[in-house]
Parts: sequence; structure tokens; C-alpha cells
Amino acid sequence: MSYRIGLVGKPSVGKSTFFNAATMNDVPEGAYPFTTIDPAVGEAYVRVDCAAPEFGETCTPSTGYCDDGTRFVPTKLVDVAGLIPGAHEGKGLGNQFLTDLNEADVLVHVVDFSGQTDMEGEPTEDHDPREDVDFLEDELDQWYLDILEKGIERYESQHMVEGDVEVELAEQMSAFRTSDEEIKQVILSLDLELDPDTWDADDRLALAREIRKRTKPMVVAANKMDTPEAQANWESITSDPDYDHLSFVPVSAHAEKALKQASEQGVVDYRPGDDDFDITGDVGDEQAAGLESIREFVGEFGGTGVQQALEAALFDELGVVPVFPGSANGLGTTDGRVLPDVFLLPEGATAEEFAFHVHSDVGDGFLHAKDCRVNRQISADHELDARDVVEIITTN
Ligand SMILES: Nc1nc2c(ncn2[C@@H]2O[C@H](COP(=O)(O)OP(=O)(O)OP(=O)(O)O)[C@@H](O)[C@H]2O)c(=O)[nH]1
Ligand SMILES: [Mg+2]
Repeated sequence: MSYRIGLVGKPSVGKSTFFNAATMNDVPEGAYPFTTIDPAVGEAYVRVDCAAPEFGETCTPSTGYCDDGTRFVPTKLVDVAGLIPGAHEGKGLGNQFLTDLNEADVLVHVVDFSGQTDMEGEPTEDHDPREDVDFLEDELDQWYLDILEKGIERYESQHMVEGDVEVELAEQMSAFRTSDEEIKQVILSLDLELDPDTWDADDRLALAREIRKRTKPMVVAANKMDTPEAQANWESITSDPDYDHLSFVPVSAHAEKALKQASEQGVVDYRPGDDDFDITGDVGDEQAAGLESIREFVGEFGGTGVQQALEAALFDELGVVPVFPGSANGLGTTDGRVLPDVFLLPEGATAEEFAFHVHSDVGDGFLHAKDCRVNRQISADHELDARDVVEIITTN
């Protein structure tokens, strides 16, 4: 199972810079709106503490890599075109963009916290990033509402009598990968009846918003935190109770990119996500000064925030559980590899579901599973925890 993290936000906030820093790609970046038109997909990584050292072993990853006890597990990252107010009515690049978003399991909303770009992504001063945070939520809600209204219309025109409204709505919203059971739960959780005739405009919007929150969880990447303006906005927004419902990660995409580039040049030793690095090669005065200010930044904020934002999205918001397939005789597998894989499983995945993720044959032949750390048998419906090392015992 591979997850897609979508980078969203208005133009010129630094989505492509973030994307390039995370994936070491080279898509165009620019201080003008709509630099990006076609979405780019790349491979980024999320960190998981490797389990091999606990077994006195060294791992041999088959995908991604391991750096000094930290596994870097590949995941897909998508850089989409900038979104402006009215996109659901076709403004800017409009609906195309929203369609690209459909494919994302979780969103990182990149916001220019420096306040130096307006709603259209043009240069300005003293713009309040709150407006950006609000507009993206509103825009997504309107998009969901449009689709919800279509479902209601269809329900009303086809059935006319009371019926399973949630089935019709789930079908209309199938692109968001929601089920009729989930829609029903949302309707009831808002104290609404299972009859759209009784829903007023506010009810419909509340419903759209709730379905959106569940199907497109997101974190806010407060970008350009290397500027004093952004740091001031950070103080005021993260202490504003109106924004308690969101989680914010302080980010400098510039800093991450500079460190990755210096690392490629072989002049710094930097492990992505770390809050410090070593200068290992000859750097000129200018680069040395730049690196020292980055050192100050990562020390203060606990990293550049790029890794942290990706991991907050996947692990905290989406609830993805990383699991190592292990085996009883040490951790070696038949071809001599040690802990070659880390599987990213959906929240609440059981031992048996894990077996199906490994391979359908493994799932079909499932007998029981074993927690390799404590050498104890676990049952098919046991829910797995992050970093479990699990061996599957099959009939074949
Ligand atoms: N100070 C600072 N500037 C940044 C940072 N990240 C990006 N920028 C600048 O912001 C501008 C826009 O960056 P892009 O990455 O092209 O922004 P985008 O969100 O992809 O823009 P569109 O493709 O037009 O939607 C560029 O001039 C970047 O150099 C950062 O962390 N700090
Ligand atoms: Mg871009």
C-alpha cells in the first residue's frame, strides 16, 4: 500500500520548493503565481526508528534506506497547482486542480507565514496568513458541498420516498473513498435526520465540512519561517484559540533545500529531519554564513520542518501504522536480507489484514501471527501498533 501526500495552497507559498527539497526533484519554482501547472509526483520519505538494533542486527532495506538506526520509508508526494479563492467555480486553474487533489490521502497545506504574498500569490506586505488557512478550508468545503448537493438532487429525483440516503451520497462521493456507513455516522453525529428534505443550507455545509475533514485530513506547514515576519505570525496564530482545530508545523523549505544541496555537494553531513548537521568540506564565506543561520533555525525549531510536516500528516493525521515483517530465526529472510521491509498500514489494521498486505497468498493461508519482540502468538484480529515486528505463520 502506498500513500499519497498532497501539497496544497495558494500560489507562491513554496509548494514546489518544499516538493523539491523533500524529493530532490527539480520542478520549477518562482516568485510569480502558477509557476506549477501540471502536478508532479515524486518519492519522499518518512522516518521510522529501525527495529533491527533491538535484535542486535543490522538491517538491509529493500526500499528506501537506513541511516544510523533511522529508516527512511518511501511515500508519494504530489505537488499540485496553486489554488485561489473561487477554484470550485473554475477560477485560476479551477477544477482540474481539485481533481488532482482527489488522489491524495492526506494534505499538507503550505501557507506563506511571512505574509508577503496576497491571495493570488502576488507580492505584498502584512498579509494575514489566517486568511489563507480559512480560505483553503472554505474552498474544499464548497467543492465537497457541490458534490453533496448533486447526490441529494439525485436521491430526491430517483427515490422521492424515504430511503437509504447515505447509499446515494456515498456513491456520489465515491472519489473521496468514503462508505455509506461513514456518511450515515456523520449525518447522525450532526444530529440530522436521514432525510435531506429536513436539511437547511447550514446543515448541508456542516455535512460537507465534516465529510471533508474525515476524508482529507491535513496539517498546516507554516512555511518561510526563516523570516522574522513569519515568526511573529507563528506566535500569534498558534496561540489563537480559533485555530486550535488545526496542527501547525514550522517549516523552512529553503533551509531543507540548502542542506540537501550542500549534502549532495559533499560539504555537509546532514540527515533529513535532524536538528543539527556537520560541515565536512570547504565552503566559502557566504555559504558558511548561510549554513550557520540555518543551524540556528534548525536548533530553534527542531529541524527544517519538511520531514516533520510529512510525518505529522501521515502518522498523526492519517494514523498510518508502520509495521516490520519479521521472522523467527533471527530477523533474516530466506535471501539473507534482514528486516527488508516496512509496511505502511491503515489505522487499526489487524494481523490478518497485515498478512494480506504482504501478499494475498499469505493472507489466504493465514494461521496466526507472532510478535517477534516478545516471541508471543497474536490472533488474526489483533490490532497492530506502530513499529511492531510481526511474523505471519501460514498453512503453505
Ligand atoms: N524565505 C523563504 N522563501 C521561500 C521558502 N520556500 C519558498 N520560498 C520562495 O517562495 C517563492 C515561491 O516558491 P514556489 O515553490 O515556486 O511556490 P509554489 O507554491 O509552488 O507556487 P505556484 O507553483 O505558483 O503555485 C519562491 O521565490 C521561493 O524561493 C522558504 O522556506 N523561505
Ligand atoms: Mg509550484
